[in-house]
Amino acid sequence: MKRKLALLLVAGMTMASLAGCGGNEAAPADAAPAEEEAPAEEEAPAEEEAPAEEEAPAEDAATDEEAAAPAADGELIRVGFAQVGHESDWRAANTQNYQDTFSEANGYELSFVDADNDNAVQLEAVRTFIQQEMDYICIAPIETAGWDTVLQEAQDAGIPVLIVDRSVDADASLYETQIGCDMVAEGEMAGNWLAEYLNGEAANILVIEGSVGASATLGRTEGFNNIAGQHSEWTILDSQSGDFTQAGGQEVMESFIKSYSDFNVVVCQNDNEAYGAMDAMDAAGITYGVDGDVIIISFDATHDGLQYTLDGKINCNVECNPLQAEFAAEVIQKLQAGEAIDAQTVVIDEAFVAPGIESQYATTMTQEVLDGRAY
Ligand code: GYE
Repeated sequence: MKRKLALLLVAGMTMASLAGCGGNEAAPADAAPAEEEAPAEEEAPAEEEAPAEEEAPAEDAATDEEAAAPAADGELIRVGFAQVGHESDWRAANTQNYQDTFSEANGYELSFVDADNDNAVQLEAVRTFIQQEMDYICIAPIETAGWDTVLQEAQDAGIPVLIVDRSVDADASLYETQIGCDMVAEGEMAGNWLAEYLNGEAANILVIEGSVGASATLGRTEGFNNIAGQHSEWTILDSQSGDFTQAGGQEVMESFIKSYSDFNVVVCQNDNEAYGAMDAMDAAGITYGVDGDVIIISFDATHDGLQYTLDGKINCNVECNPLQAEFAAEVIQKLQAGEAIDAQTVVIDEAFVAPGIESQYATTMTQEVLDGRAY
């Protein structure tokens, strides 16, 4: 994965950083001056407490292109990662990427917890990491809500926290940085593509949402609704959670098929849900894709999802790149070196459409694009 950073550090203020993946263009995002907002509490700012025992190197001696390196004293950097679960192909790729990046060979000791989509388990994992005095904690939050107390506990213990993949609605002064895709932009990309494709034609839309309360769900829903709100010829008939799983997508689609006889668009908020929805439509004799009656929009653009897009079964697939661990490693390396970090890293996505569809919002799928997709 090629990394491009468009980072602006102006007079001590940290702007949002923009990381383009897969050769996409970086685009502006809202500045998130988290560090500037940190209230003056008894605790020193977390960066000061990063377990860098040696002097930070002179600023111009360090480059952010360096590979992850062991702590300056030669000890492994201990990182606890509280992962969402194993609900999707996207998640499996994300987990593998963290395990590869935070390896002993790269100077890390990774403690990995799969929270199995259970908030209580995830909170408990973070508290255990605090007790274990991890050097850093990465959290991929299942839900946006409910993080203030445990983040405060980590801060009180002097352990820097990185919020990864999804976001939280806690005070930004309670964590170091947030790294992930712009979910609202993804939803808007899907909506803009649909508007272009339908070109004024009416749409009866069914939405299979992701897990309830997840920023990926909230953002994609908000973004799509932003565009749907501009189209009086569109009706969103129903919107239900399929929990980002194939089984969930199938179950929701089966119930939609029982309740609605007239729909022409199904929006699935990840690829696994789309596979389940396709199974349900196959069983009901409903055709979909470029040659069918129902337009399918999906998110993630994993390898298999893009295979279905290339095959014309999924019309449009909006990417969310799961290979994000190197951004977390870079933040940790900077904190180790006592350097300023970015309050936010936005992983830029693009959309893909089935062959035969031309779009200003999306790349038309080819075998070559598919062959280049490692996850
Ligand atoms: O889209 C889905 C996964 O948070 C972006 O979570 C992630 C989402 C991803 O289960 O497949």
